[in-house]
Amino acid sequence: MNNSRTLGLAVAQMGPVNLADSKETVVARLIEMMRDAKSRGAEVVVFPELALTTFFPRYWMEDQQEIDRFFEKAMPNPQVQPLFDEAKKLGVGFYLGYAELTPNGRRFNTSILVEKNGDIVGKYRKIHLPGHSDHKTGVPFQHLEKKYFEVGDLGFRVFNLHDTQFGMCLCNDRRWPETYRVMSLQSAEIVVLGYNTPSINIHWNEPVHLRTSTHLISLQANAYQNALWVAAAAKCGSEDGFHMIGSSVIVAPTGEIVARALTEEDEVIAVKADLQIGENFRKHVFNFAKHRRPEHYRLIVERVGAGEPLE
Ligand code: CDV
Repeated sequence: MNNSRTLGLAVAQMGPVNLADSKETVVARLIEMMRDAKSRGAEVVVFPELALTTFFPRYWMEDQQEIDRFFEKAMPNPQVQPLFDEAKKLGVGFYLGYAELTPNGRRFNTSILVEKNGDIVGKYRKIHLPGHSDHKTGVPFQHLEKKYFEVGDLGFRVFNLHDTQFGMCLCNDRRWPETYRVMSLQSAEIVVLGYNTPSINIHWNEPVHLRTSTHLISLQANAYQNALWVAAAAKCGSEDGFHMIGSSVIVAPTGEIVARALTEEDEVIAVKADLQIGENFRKHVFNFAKHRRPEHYRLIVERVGAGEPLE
């Protein structure tokens, strides 16, 4: 008997989106990559965080109208509908990150998971918001996610898409082990995410190469420790002179990178993901039900920051 279960999984990395680029041109780029992904066997395509706009948290803005143009008041909406239509036509599901403005005026850094028939089957609102909310001086750019977004209120949930259990997160979430563990405890098989990671760290003089190596190590370690596939899509290159890392990847539950983008432009990478690969880890070394000892993990939910040693 053939027990193999596979899923055509693609990551559609985006090159820069500049301030002057219209949403229509951005959506046309996404559609082009969706077609490319489909031609390479993809059933699900992962797009980046805040895929429809430039990474606007780098800019200090006070004028509400100026801020609002980066937010989507409905999803889909007339500008994004062509992407939903194309997904339906091609029979491809997708993950998309965008800035969400709710009907009651709340703002989130959001991602959705969309079925091949165009229905939204899952929504995630970013929980780990990096950066600051004040206007910093003496830095080359801002990182104002704490000003423009609220902390997500939907938790880390898992959704069924194409008979596969999908977890979602966004950018900085990928660096936190709790993100993946909460989803693997719900039997997630794939975690999908988008990111915008500036090459320069405005908080300390971090060597540039570490921006890529800490990105990769976070994905690889957490894929292995949770026996998951991880698919991560960058928005990268130089957006109006502000450079962000590329290195979009698909990581197997072994922790190995099985596909990696080579450019800092629009680029699709695709694999046939064997969903059984994680099974040996789930049965043996990471058999959660057998080996986890939550009675000794209490501090993880009791403490936020590090404190005194236990008595
Ligand atoms: N968009 C992000 O969340 N970026 C962060 C940066 C600020 C470090 C990241 O973790 O990549």
